[in-house]
Formats: sequence, C-alpha cells, structure tokens
Amino acid sequence: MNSDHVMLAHRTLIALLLTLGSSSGCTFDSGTTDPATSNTTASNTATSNATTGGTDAGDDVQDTAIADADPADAPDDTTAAMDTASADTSDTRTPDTAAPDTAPDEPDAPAQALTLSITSPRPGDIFEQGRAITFEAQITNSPIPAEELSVVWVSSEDGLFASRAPEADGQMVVTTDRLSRGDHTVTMRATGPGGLEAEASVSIGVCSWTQPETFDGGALGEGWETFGSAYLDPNGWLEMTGLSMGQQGAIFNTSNIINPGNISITVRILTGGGTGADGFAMSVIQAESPEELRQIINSAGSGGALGYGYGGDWGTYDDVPGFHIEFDTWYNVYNGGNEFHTDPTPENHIGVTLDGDPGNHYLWAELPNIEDQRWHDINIEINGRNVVVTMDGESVIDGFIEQLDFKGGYIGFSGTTGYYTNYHRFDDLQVRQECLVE
Ligand SMILES: [Ca+2]
Ligand SMILES: [Ca+2]
Ligand SMILES: [Ca+2]
Repeated sequence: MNSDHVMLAHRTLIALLLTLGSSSGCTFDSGTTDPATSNTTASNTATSNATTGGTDAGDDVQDTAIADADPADAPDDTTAAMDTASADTSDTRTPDTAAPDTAPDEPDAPAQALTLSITSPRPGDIFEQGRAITFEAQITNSPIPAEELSVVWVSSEDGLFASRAPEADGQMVVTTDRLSRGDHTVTMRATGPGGLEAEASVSIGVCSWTQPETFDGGALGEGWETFGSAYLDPNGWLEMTGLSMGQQGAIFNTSNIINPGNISITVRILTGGGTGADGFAMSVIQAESPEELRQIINSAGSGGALGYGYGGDWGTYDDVPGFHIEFDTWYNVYNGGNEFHTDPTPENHIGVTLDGDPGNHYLWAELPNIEDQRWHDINIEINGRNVVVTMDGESVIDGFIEQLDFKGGYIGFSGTTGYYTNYHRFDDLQVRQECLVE
C-alpha cells in the first residue's frame, strides 16, 4: 500500500501523544477528596479488579476483553464498578478525618492512563489526492476493554471520516481516499464510559495535479488555439485533419506554460478510418512568446512533417527547443523537394524527435496496428534524459537521449494528411509535473 503513496517529504517520526490521564482518575473515583489518594489508587485497582476478577483472576487484559464482549455483562460490570467507587468514596470520608496527613500522596499519577499513538502516516507525509491513505494507531493502557471504546477520526479540513471501535488488542487501521487537497491535522479521539477520553493527532498533506483536460463541454478551455484544419469535435476530442486530403492542423495552449524538468504526460490518441496517412504528434515547444509560437506553427511543414516540422531540414527555427512524440503512418523518403527526411522504418511508428525536426527520430518503435480507429492510452515520462512511453499500459519506448534537456514550453498537437488520409484525434490530456498541496 505504501507504494501507492506519494511521499514527497518525510520527517522524523514524532508520534503525538496526548494523554488525558486525569480523566481516568475522574471516571472512577470522582476525585472529590484529596486525602483519599492512596485509597483512590486502591479504588482504581479495585475497580479494575472488579471488572476482571469476576471472570478471570489473572487480570489479563485480553481475557477481560473477551469476557466483556458479552453485551449483557457489560452494564452489570459498569454498575458494579460505579457501586464500588461510590462505596469507596463514602468509606474514605471516615478515614479522612482520622488521617488527614495522607495528602502528600496526591501527586501520584493515576495508575491507568488511556494512551493513543498514531504510528502511520508520519508527520509531514504527503499523499496524492484520491489515493488511499491508511492510518494505523495503537491504543494502550485502556482501563476498559479496547473494543468497548468509541473512536472517531476527524480531519481539520474535511471533518469526520471514520468512526468505529478498535480491535480487542487496541490496534486500529482506517483507510480513506476522500481527503481534499490541502494541509490536514488528523485527530483520532477515543471515548469510553464515564468521560474516559484521549486523543492523538498527526499532520499530513494531500496534493493534487492539474486537472485532466477532457475537451468536453462544447468549447475549448482557456488558452487553446486552433490552427489550419484542426477543430474541437462536438463529441469532445480534438481532430487535427478529418478525412480530407492535404490537411494540416494544430491546437496549442498559449497560456499555460509547461515547466522544465521531469514530467509525466498522459493523452489518448485515435487514428485510422482513411486511406493511411500521414500522422500526428504531441509537442512541447519553448517559443519565446505566444506570438512566436503562432509563427512557428504556421511555418511548420505539412505532409511528412506532421505539422510540427519547424527545424532541421524542414524549417528555420533551429534554435527553438522542442520535444515531440509522433505517431507516423506514412513512410517518407528524403527527396529534397517536398520530403526532407527518411523515416527509420517503412512501418507505422512512434518516435521521439527534438527541436522541430521530424527527421531525427532519437527513439522510435514500430506500431504496425495503430490505424485501428480505437482510442489508445499514451503515457510519456521524461526523467532527466530518459524517456519512457507506454501505450495501453505496455512499454513501447524506454530509452536515453544524450541531447535531451527538457525545457518545457507550450504544449499542443498537430497532424497532417496528404494524398492519403486518416482521422487524427487527441483527447484527455493530463500533465503531471508538480503535485501541489496548496
Ligand atoms: Ca473528451
Ligand atoms: Ca512519415
Ligand atoms: Ca516519422
């Protein structure tokens, strides 16, 4: 389970123990008469023994718990305990006057103090929103069987999220995946008969990623701009070309800039339905400004350049860093006229190219069956110079690019048709770069 947790920070384990020992004393001897301390201790012991003694002279806590699990017995025991306490209180009044000098024993702490300890998570742990968080706790020194305690778990932000009794051995495990993004102080509070109460807290963070872009709802969200033949399909996805010949389209976001550094991007793709070309690509382009981005996209090559070829032999923006994942369904061969690169395989392929050059194919793999008009889940992880791409959960690229220095930039999509055609669709884009608590 811990592997599911995103732990961005650890601090030294500091179990927060808030022990309200006095409530234990109050419960059983009402603390009315200070000279009775020695009797109080005796009374507590007597009470404890009264609870356990009837069934098990060994005073084993677990034995007690089992014996008291019978609900019919519990009220009787409680009554007996109360009676004992009352009797002791009245008894002590007589010795009080006779022996008032027992007062110095008062500082003795009650023998029993209900103690709670949250053992997991650790203070400062951070969890990804929506993933299960497991809280583990231990209750010790309970004067009554642990499973007779009521325990609630409360978040400072979201309120109550769990409520039930601990196990007979005092252990407790609760799980929630419902905590909202933010800093939480999570408090467990145990209560029992007669005002018995104790609590413990731990502070954790819950972080979330930027929300996925679903392209649903009939309008493009903030910052998305269309170029050429691309459009938002009313069904809630991006279409780069449609099935017409000679199309070139792109859709980029000009307001949200991707940061440099490691990144995880997921997107869904679909192609096919036509006569088989050319392909489409997702790009992150580090243009200086939205205006430069627009110029770059408008200048990018058609056909085999898949609408993103702005550098190398395809264009003039050689100094603009770019990262591209292409899904290429047409084999191009350099001719110096309208084709400026040779693809690495005659087969359909996925490729990682850099800096606007559709010919540099730093990493690639054949994807012979991609023109199936079905949605495929693509996940791209950039970690330093390593790039891992999965399709429908299967690794298709896992490699190292010496020249890679991911600089972020504007993210978007492009695609082309030529004499041959296909649909070229994208949907459900999510960028995971920084899981934010605040
Ligand atoms: Ca959609
Ligand atoms: Ca091609
Ligand atoms: Ca290619």
